[in-house]
Amino acid sequence: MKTTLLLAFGLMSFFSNSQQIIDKCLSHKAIQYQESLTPGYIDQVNSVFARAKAHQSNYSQEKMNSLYTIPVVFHVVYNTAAQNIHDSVLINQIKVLNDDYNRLNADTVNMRSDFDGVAGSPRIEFRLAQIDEFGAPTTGITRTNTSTTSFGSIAAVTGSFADLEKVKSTADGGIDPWDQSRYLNIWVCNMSINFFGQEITALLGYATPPDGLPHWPAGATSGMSDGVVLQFQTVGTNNPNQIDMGNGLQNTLGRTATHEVGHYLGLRHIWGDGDCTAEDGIDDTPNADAESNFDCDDTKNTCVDNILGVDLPDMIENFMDYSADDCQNSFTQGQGDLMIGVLENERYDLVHNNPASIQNLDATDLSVFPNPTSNSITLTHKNNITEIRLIGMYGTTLSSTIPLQSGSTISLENYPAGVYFINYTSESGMVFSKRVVKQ
Ligand SMILES: [Ca+2]
Ligand SMILES: [Ca+2]
Ligand SMILES: [Ca+2]
Repeated sequence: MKTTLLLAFGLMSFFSNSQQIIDKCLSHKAIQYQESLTPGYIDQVNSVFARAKAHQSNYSQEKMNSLYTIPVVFHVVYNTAAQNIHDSVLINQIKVLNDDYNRLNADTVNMRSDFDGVAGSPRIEFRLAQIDEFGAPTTGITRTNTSTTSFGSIAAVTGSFADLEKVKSTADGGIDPWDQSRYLNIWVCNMSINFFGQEITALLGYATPPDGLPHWPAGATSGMSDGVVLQFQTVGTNNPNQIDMGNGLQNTLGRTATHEVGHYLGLRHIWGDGDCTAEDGIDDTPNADAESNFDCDDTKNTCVDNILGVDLPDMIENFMDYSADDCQNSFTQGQGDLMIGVLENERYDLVHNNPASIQNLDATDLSVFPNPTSNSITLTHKNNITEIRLIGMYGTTLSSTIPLQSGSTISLENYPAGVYFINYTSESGMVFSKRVVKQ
């Protein structure tokens, strides 16, 4: 198993007294892990991807005329002062995302001219949330002091995300997400592995792909929580904490976030997580052999393909490769179109019902009882609510009711224990949200 070999390689670094990235990004393994919890999940992710891809030409035109804005909340979960990274580092990371997702990053000049015909700007903007899910002003940053020294573990790098996912739960030493249908939640924490006293940086980040499941099957008792997780040293370009990757490789340009948000918006690794028979599903990205480009080697052309009549070399410049931060500088047009397709479908509320438009929330508009609940909840509310929706942990709508009389009941009987949200829409079209916990 590749993972085992990489793990062994990583642990060997113990003897060389240097840190070693065992697996730069665990997102593709996160999908496999979720499949083990919820059989059928991989099929669902594939169908979401196919749907987004089928529509991407429509969104190419749509994108020309609009800029999509995604509200971001950073959850800094720290055990040491160094892990409690400063606001200025998080704000810097937002700038990196905005540069990279609008092709404003200065290092596009480093992209080889081979890719001039395919490179493009996704035109997606990121903003720290200014209003929280309950309508109160916010910096878009939460800080949680945890007794957990690391959310990483040997189990995590061998395919179980149970330890990592604890950062997303207040009850497990992390912090619960904000409404995942309307915020991009980014947790920043330590995921290093302590191996006989030696700290090994096992991975830099992971993200959950957009999910199209209408609901979680009965019997599913746990699932991954939607969002992005970053190793704290990877955030921003002005982070005083650095990871020594060895060989002069740099990961100090904030591009772990660029890469993980790409997964969150539906992109796969550019090499398709496999050899030349496996590809990423995007027509204008050249395929590559398995996981080859940690090294920023611009001489490689590992798979034969035909894009605009040419067999392009491996695109180490692509943000969805594994190459180091200072080697990456570009998305392709096809990747941008696919992400817009996801924002128009699976992550619709993120850009169309986002908190930038929420004002004057009256928290008494709707009450939910009991909360926490073991089964059903009763909703009482004022007459001026036009729609009520039950939102799952993945940000997808589980049920929708128009109109719903005050005093009505919604059953959570068929859903697993976890955090849910009641989203309700006022007459003026504003969307509010209440958190509900099923025990
Ligand atoms: Ca491949
Ligand atoms: Ca491709
Ligand atoms: Ca090629």
